[in-house]
Amino acid sequence: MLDNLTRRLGGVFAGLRKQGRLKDEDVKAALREVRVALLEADVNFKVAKQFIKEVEEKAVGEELFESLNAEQTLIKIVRDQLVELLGEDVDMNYGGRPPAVILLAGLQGAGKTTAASKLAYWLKKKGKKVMLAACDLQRPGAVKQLQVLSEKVGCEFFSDETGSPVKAAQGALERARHLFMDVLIVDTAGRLSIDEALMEELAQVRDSVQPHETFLVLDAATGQEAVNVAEAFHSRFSLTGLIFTKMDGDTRGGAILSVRSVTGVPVRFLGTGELPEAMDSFNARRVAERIIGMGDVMGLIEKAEEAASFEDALGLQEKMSSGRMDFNDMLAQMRMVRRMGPLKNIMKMLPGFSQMVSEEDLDQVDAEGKMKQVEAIVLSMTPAERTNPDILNGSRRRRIARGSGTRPEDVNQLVDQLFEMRKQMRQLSKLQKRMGGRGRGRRR
Ligand SMILES: Nc1nc2c(ncn2[C@@H]2O[C@H](COP(=O)(O)OP(=O)(O)OP(=O)(O)O)[C@@H](O)[C@H]2O)c(=O)[nH]1
Ligand SMILES: [Mg+2]
Repeated sequence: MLDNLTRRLGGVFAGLRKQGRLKDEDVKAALREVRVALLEADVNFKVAKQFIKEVEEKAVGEELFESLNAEQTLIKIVRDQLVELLGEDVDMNYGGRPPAVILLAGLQGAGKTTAASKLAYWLKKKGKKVMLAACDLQRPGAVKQLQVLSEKVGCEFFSDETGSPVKAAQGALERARHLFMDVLIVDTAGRLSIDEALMEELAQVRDSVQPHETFLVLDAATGQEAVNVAEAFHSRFSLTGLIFTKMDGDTRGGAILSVRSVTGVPVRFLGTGELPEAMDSFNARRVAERIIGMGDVMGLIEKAEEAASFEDALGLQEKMSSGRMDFNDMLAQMRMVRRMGPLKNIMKMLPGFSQMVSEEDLDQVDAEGKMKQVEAIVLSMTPAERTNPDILNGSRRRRIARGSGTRPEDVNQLVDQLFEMRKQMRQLSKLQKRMGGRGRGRRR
């Protein structure tokens, strides 16, 4: 996500870093790079120009050239300006009497139906009762697609293919009221391009359910065209939010900057994959910091907190520091990491990472594959072997390799790894004790 931009800006600031003090020309040169980066990332020309102008004004106003940490000031100004441009995070409007209605609109293949299920999942996690309504009667299979997704998410589903999308929408609203749903999400048909028929049908559906939120779903890879699409939808439907999908792909994040700044419609969610849980609520600061290469540290922390329950983490830590870690712990730890989502995404969030390692390199590593292999090996062990790795003799190891479809070398390697980890942990905790008794047992 926003990779090109991050790398380029990273290069600019790395260049400045080497020079100690900043001169007027340096700032100008840096901002030229920033501008090229923005254009490369498909940020609208006018938006980029305005952005640079504002950053320059602010930089000069701060008497940047006298400051000792000029580089930090410049990064902060660029970031703050990006945050301002990206706009504030907006809370979901649930209206007064339930159900709150969310209408999803967008072009064909933008990711509306997927986004509907992601929203349902997101709302469900917040304790809301959610119904998905299939009002795309255009594309064959669209209704079924939504039904399957709602089963996956575990929420209510409504469809009525006997009439118009309007009839389906009305029926859904009635049913949602009857079942005391908190939220009704209306999935609609897409078109290849904006045409009057699409707009008219949507307008009718909109009028029949009177949504509290009208979200436009945009494929983040659409680039410049996204601005035109968003303007057309916004002028007709007074959008209350934007959802950018496919942020996990090789997209040019500039569309977010452009569409937000041209339409003024707040960005609400970012889709980062095909699964229902692959969606982040929008956070301007986080996106901005990611753009300028500070990494999505906050996002990383949040994800980690979500994945590891406090108890999990505590129990493990104690075992680890006393060097008693076994294969069960290893498995638990790995699953904790897995729950944070694809490793690739997590690694991309680490500060500076996108400059060091390219997307292609990440693909080469196949960390997921490695984790699956480890999991298969551990699962092929008996409970006794997992808790007491010392009993793993040659024949046991050969049996485990056969059972997990791996080679005996792989099993050997994993066992060595566990012993090595135990050793290191013991040394670490000894060191901690010597340095003042911290570490082991502190929490008991
Ligand atoms: N990688 C990735 N794929 C996505 C994302 N969102 C949707 N997709 C995929 O994009 C394709 C189209 O998604 P849909 O949700 O069916 O799009 P739609 O807007 O409902 O399409 P129509 O109903 O045909 O107009 C599907 O294959 C989805 O799995 C995302 O955030 N990341
Ligand atoms: Mg659809």
